[in-house]
Amino acid sequence: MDRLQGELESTYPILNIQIVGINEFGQDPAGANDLMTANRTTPWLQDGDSNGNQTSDVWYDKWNVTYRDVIVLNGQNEMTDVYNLTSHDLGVAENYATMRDKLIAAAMTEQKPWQNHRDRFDINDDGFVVANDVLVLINDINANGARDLPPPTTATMSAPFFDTSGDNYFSPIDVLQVINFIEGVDPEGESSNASDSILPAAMIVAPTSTAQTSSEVAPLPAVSVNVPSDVSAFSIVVPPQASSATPLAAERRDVDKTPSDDFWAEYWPSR
Ligand SMILES: [Ca+2]
Ligand SMILES: [Ca+2]
Ligand SMILES: [Ca+2]
Repeated sequence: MDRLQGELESTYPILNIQIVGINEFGQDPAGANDLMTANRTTPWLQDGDSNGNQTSDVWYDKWNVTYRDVIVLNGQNEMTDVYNLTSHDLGVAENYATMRDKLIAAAMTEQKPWQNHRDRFDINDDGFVVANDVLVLINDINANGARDLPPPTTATMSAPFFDTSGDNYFSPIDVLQVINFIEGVDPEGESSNASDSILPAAMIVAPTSTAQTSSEVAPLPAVSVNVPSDVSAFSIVVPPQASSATPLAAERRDVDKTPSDDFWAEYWPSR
């Protein structure tokens, strides 16, 4: 997972994907967490039992995970996908690619990088929504056709922002929405940015063992056995958060911070 996180950050710097490991409540005998995090950079959380029902709050009360599940979360910390690393060893290239693609897909859905987050109708990002924005889209779609808009590999996004609708696909609908906006027709209800303010958080789960009670203190699990060296027993999660073009630094920090703090506070009050 360390490797995957590094690859995502270097290849898709705009997409904010965060992988976090979570150890099951009760599976933290002395030294266990130190062992699990040794030589790794993936953030690691210890789940607790704040409601006193003797089961792990995040693992079971909230997500009902299976050992070594990777839970993919959206910006509202809602589970959008699950990928189990026991049945899908990330040492197998195909599985690794699938895991990576799931995280990227979640981030794309959440962050809509090809949409202008300041104003989705302002295609050329000049501060005005006028006929020229429509023209930019028409010229491009005539020249290059409708198409999927891929995960950006650039460090920043700049105009033109083709995806008015925010579905990561450039089609006549994107053109039509700008035309409707200019003509005063509600393009389709509410506008834009409602979704890009929250950060997703991903998580993972990684227990140190499958034992359920703390008395069973099973030693760390799979750390060194059969697990691809960089994966081990975690799971993770991910995604996104606002992305947009060249958001102000301050705005971006707020976005990163708030949801993240809420998240940590909820699951790791002592942090
Ligand atoms: Ca609990
Ligand atoms: Ca414009
Ligand atoms: Ca679109």
